[in-house]
Amino acid sequence: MNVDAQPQFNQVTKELMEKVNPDHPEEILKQLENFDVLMMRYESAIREVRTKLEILNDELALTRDSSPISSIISRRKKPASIYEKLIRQGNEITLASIEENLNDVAGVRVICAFIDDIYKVAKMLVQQDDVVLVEVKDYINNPKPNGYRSYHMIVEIPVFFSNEKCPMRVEVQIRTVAMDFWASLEHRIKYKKGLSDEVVNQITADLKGCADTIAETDRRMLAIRDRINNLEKQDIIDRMKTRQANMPDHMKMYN
Ligand code: 0O2
Repeated sequence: MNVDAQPQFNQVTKELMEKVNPDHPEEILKQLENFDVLMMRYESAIREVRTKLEILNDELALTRDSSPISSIISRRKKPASIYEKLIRQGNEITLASIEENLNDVAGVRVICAFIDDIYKVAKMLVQQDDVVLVEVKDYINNPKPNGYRSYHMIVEIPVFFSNEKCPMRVEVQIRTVAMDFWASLEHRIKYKKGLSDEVVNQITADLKGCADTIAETDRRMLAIRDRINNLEKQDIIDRMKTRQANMPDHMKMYN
């Protein structure tokens, strides 16, 4: 994408930094010309991906009892997190650097009821011909050591503006309701300051235990759903057979 007119920034960092509240160094980002434009473009990319997912969900819901997607949450990374990540990774504070080095400024989280829906939704999204799959991290088949499970993709989609078409990157995280419940609680412990090592270790071990239980429960729920589906199919077949059997011979479609 061409969000121009930011190169002077690198040469005047010191002067600009002096103007910025030292407690909020991220405010420097807002001094970058076109920072707002870039953020608006990420917001637009989020809307595009959300719409694609909503359409897929509506379509799939017509062919089955329930929608594969329970909810979709999205967020644009805040300037403070953008700034912190660029600094942590040793990258320049420029618009080009944001686009090159950060894949998660635009984030969409998709919550599904069942594990197989995660893979169905992911496949259907990336098989659309305007979606480029940049990266996949399957933390469901390869959970993190702490027990984190989720399916992550970086996708690039074109977003059309008045004068140009911009390829924008969006991080899509897909997980079950149970995985999401776990991740929200685990996220809180990460940012909790001042806890003793002992407490952190205990909570971490407890969380790992819960993650394993949740994974097992997700698998069992899937197996139960499949059994129910099969029973429902069998019920329909049995009722058709009974109806057939009770018909006069000349009306039977088959014997
Ligand atoms: P936030 O506040 O949610 O945005 P990268 O983004 O590629 O530089 P990384 O860690 O290699 O960094 O990417 P990865 O593994 O795909 O993780 C990206 C995001 O997944 C994280 O974003 C979290 O949202 C989520 N995530 C990854 N690991 C964990 C975990 O162990 N626990 C929880 N609760 N969430 C996790 P951020 O930027 O870390 O946080």
